[in-house]
Amino acid sequence: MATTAKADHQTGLNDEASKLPSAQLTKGDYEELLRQLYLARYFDVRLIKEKKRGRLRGTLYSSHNQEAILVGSLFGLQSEDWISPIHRDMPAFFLKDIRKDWNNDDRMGMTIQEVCAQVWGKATSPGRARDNWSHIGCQSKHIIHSTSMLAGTIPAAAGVVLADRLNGKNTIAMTFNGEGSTAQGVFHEAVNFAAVHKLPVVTIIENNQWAYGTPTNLEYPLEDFARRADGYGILGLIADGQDVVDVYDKVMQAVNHARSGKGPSIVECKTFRAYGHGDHDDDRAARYRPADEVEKGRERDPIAVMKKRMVEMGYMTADDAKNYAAEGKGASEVTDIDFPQQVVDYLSKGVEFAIKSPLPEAEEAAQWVFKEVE
Ligand SMILES: Cc1ncc(C[n+]2csc(CCOP(=O)(O)OP(=O)(O)O)c2C)c(N)n1
Ligand SMILES: [Mg+2]
Repeated sequence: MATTAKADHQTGLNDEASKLPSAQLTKGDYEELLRQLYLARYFDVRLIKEKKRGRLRGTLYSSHNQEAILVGSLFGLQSEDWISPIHRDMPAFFLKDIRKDWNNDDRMGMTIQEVCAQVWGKATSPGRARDNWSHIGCQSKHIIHSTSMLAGTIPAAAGVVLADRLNGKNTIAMTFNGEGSTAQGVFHEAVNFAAVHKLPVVTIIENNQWAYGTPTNLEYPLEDFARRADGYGILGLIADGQDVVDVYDKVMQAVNHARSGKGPSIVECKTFRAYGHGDHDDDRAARYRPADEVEKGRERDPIAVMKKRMVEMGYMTADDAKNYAAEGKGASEVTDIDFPQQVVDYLSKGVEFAIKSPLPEAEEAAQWVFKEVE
């Protein structure tokens, strides 16, 4: 299975736009990108550990090995831009706008307390325990509510930015979708609508090679899902989903394209799903996926790829790169010393809040289900 990016499919880019946006990133930006990769990874492994300790119920949908897609695509957004994450993107809810200030709970992203309370299904969560995973959103923070219907957020995102345009605002919307969701009818209807109206919708496709138990060759007859863009005459780009800087470069080209009125785009990020579809599927997935394919797919850990880049750029010494060795390790192999203290502290604040929070009262169960009668 291919996880390396091809740079040859960049229809619609002019010379100006093809100058790499990452050329503007500072050493501090690189350090922040790496810190955010650790944070997304720590969220994943910490939740798995919490569940194994019996402190957490519900299914976990791991973004392990796919963190560079979330971190790299969110990094260049403006606070007012819209995002619509789906099941595999749980860290996106708190990574939005985090570079502004990790400790500012009023920034345009969800707080880690809200996200953890949602995962724990507590009364303090946005969903008030009606669901425990990504079925949340926040209008004031410009996070479009995630839906269970794959690709269902793309028409919503198109509508949101159309409304903003009519109100004179120059926001963009970034939707996250697995490659499997591109076979949905609504995917095509929404991308077509966005193309016709030149709406600023950036559709990220996380091509992790599997849709539940279905491999990509049974989902789509071509190799590159970015070619879906050709049918709509829109920009289609391919990023190396293991390399946060390449994701940033490709997504920022799509963002700049959208912001300058040139319309929607598809950015395919090639990656590999490290575990089962959800943690309920881990044992089964170990049987339906060839072991050598899984081993190869996990070879290029995004944390290791970024460290290598930083050493090459002189932003980190080879010795420093040995610190915080979370890369290449599963949840049962890492401990807190494999992560920067800031990352551990940040997430612990959310986990402790969630554990201490109460469950909702039973009487609440029917609230918001039927229209209240006076
Ligand atoms: C319309 C629809 N059909 C089926 C499902 C059940 N389902 C949830 S996730 C999933 C697989 C999605 O695969 P992909 O889009 O590649 O995302 P990934 O899980 O690999 O990140 C399926 C079939 C659903 N949620 N919505
Ligand atoms: Mg997939």
